Amino acid sequence: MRVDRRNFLMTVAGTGALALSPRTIQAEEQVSRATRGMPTPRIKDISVIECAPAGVRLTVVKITTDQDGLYGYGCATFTQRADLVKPAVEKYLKPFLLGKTTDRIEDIWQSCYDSSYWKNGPVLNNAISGVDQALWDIKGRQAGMPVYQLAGGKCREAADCYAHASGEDFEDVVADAKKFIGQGFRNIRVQVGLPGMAGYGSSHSQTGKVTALHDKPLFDRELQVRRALKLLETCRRELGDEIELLHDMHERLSPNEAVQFCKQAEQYRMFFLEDPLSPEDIGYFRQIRQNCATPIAMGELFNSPHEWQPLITEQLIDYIRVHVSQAGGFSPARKIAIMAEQFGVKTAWHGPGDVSPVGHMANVTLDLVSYNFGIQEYSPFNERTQAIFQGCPEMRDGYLWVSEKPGWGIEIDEKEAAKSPFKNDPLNGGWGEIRLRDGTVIKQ
Ligand code: GCO
Ligand code: MG
Repeated sequence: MRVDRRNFLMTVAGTGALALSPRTIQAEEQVSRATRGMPTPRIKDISVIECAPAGVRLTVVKITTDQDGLYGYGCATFTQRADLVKPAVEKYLKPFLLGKTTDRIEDIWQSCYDSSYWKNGPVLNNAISGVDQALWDIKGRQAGMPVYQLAGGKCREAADCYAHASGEDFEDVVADAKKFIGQGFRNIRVQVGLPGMAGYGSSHSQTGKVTALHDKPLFDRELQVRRALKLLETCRRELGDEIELLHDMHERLSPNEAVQFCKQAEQYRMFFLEDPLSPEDIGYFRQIRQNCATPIAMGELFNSPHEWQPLITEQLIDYIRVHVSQAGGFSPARKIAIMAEQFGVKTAWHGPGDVSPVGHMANVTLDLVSYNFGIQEYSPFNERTQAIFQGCPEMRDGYLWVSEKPGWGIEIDEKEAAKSPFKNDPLNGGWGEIRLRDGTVIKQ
């Protein structure tokens, strides 16, 4: 049947929203009935749920369909600019999507991606992720299956995770690591404070007076290099050879310092070294590869295929650790995993506290369905979070378990969510600044 595209859209009187013409609806429903014997759900409403049960701003998109009790949730968390994601969903994606069928996830993803013309930014990608993951949730609920089944089923029982050990000094980090090892973790990320400075991954160290030409949070790159190497040496000695060590450099060094650091760290036989370079400096990964075999993880700041494609296809990293909602959701992340598998690169999806439990379930789903799974970063869910997000992934002996319920297996109690609103803070959840001794601002 030839359908005139101009007849596809009409304006819904009074709302300004676009919907599909009756002719199109009829045609789609004929196909749908023939293939599945049931009517195709349509998007009736899209709303945004915001909460901060652990003090960190979380954003989730809810898609409601025209079928009773059929809805889905998707993570759209971009905590540093959280207030911008909600209008991106409500003012742009919602009018674009109302009335569309829920069963064409790839088609919806591609058309949302293209509808802004300019793309690959963190706000818009998170908005699309919320929609994308909510549609996977809906499809799973329709099928009566968890999403991992829709993606082909499990390659493994559960996802091996790493925990975050930190402290102001070396012995505090070792003690924290031993606590996690006692809980069954075999992989530990270690971060130590810099005396008197704002190091990454440990509390702001109050010890030691440091002189600087300003009174802002302070960082010293050379000191960090020496301290991190000493930390790795201490942890390897104190924790033994059986424990896997990870460390996040949080892109704070200059490129050549990073190359030197990776080379010197090789002797500590790490599981991986994370973000030695910032996305702006990815050209330097070639120099790291030419100089050492320290395994490298990169990608939590990536938003665009132009960033992950060269690192994967040139085999310049060992682990791709994209923040799934920043890349646009479950659909693009699955493609990244599959592409990475072809090049021998493993996955290590970003799993910090600023991913909602729905996003963590999407992470663990990817972990289980991807043959090239490497490791999963784990952040615990506090009681408030579990009261809002009922059915969070479970942690047992260092492994994260996926839900066996349909979709993502999570129900959100919106009344509970309303009791944990975003807190007032002068920067509205945004980050402040970190400066070198002379006052130069650096990446966080
Ligand atoms: C990690 C990350 C996080 C980020 C945070 C930013 O590896 O877990 O670096 O700690 O800093 O997610 O909001
Ligand atoms: Mg990181």
